[in-house]
Amino acid sequence: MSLIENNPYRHEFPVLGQLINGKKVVYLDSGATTLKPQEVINEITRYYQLETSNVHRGLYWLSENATTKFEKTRDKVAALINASDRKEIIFTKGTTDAVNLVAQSYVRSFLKKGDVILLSQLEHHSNIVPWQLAAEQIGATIKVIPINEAGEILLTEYKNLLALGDVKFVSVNHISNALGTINPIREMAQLAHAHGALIFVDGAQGIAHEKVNVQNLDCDFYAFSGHKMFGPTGVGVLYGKMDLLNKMPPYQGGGDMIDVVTFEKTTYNDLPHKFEAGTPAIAEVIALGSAVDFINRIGFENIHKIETELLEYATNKLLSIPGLRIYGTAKNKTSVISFGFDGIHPHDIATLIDKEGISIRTGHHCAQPLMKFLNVPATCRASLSIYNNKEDIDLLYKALIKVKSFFE
Ligand code: C6P
Repeated sequence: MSLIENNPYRHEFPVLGQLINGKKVVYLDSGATTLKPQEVINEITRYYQLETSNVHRGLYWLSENATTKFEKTRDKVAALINASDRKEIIFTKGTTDAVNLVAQSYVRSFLKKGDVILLSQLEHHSNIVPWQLAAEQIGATIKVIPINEAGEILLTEYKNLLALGDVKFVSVNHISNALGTINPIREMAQLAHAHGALIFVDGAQGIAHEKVNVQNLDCDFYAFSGHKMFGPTGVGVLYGKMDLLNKMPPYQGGGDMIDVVTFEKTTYNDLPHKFEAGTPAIAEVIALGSAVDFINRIGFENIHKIETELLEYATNKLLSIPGLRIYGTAKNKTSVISFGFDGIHPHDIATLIDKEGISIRTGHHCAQPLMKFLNVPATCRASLSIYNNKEDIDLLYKALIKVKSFFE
């Protein structure tokens, strides 16, 4: 039976159960943020309604309960990505925060003038600017791994850049938010290590689409955001290999990250707390645990089945519209479709189809260097997830036909 004709998970997402301006909600912007299943929403409500208290600080039932649930999420995340130790899981505000942490802590401390940081042409601004800031501070240089027309990283060029020497750090996304390309992380990590460089993986788009096994990938760092994996905003994760995290200095100072404080000298808490200064996003971390439970219940086999069906159906349907062009045709690609029409601005498309109840993202997708490579100011992006169905794609198709005839 086709999972996209009769989607078994849709009913778990309350946003989809309503009409907006009398129209069915067609949510095709999961790359920006995924919808939240009822169990994640319930967990947030439960914390604020019945279980509010701070963590790691109280010797009373409410605080101990919150601390237990908070720390349980760390175990769940460690298991989800197969970290070798729960202390390798650092809670951050999101992917962006995690990149900044490693840029300001690792790169600033262990790279020096003349060292090279490699990024790819596919990167999101969050995986460019923090490295640029750190590189400027220490006099390091950023170099760019080129891609081909399909939106795939050119491994030969990557090898050539590594062979030049001086490369100490590589940072690439697992999956491109703008094109959907799935990058060959394991191979890239092996190559980086063979040349004495570390590899950071921006997993913002990877975590909800692929089964991540950090030991198998052998990446040194892997970062992601809760809100792109059916969880809340305001929380994310930095995974780092224990020996690296141990030798890194703290990124921010404050409560919880210290051991002993005097005006003369402060010593720091052990991992993971060394990197978690101040009161964390407690409800969000706890609810992230529910999001992990949700993903485990569905399973990546089912996630792949639905997303593969959706991608194939949507690609064929959109390509049947005369004049529509798809950007990003990598062989290994997830359920993200960037597209456009010559002569019609993507913003006009999004505004018009919003009137039909359809939510897509348009713009540069926080990937201006990639847009420059594609030679477009912006694209339309439909990013599909496990709650989408065939009808969503049919409605997108109909709305795009209407837009086209409007401009003819
Ligand atoms: N991309 C999109 O619509 P934060 O904002 O920290 O949760 O995630 C930043 C980020 C980093 N890397 C990649 C590959 C991303 O896709 C994102 C977020 C959203 O594509 C919002 S710009």
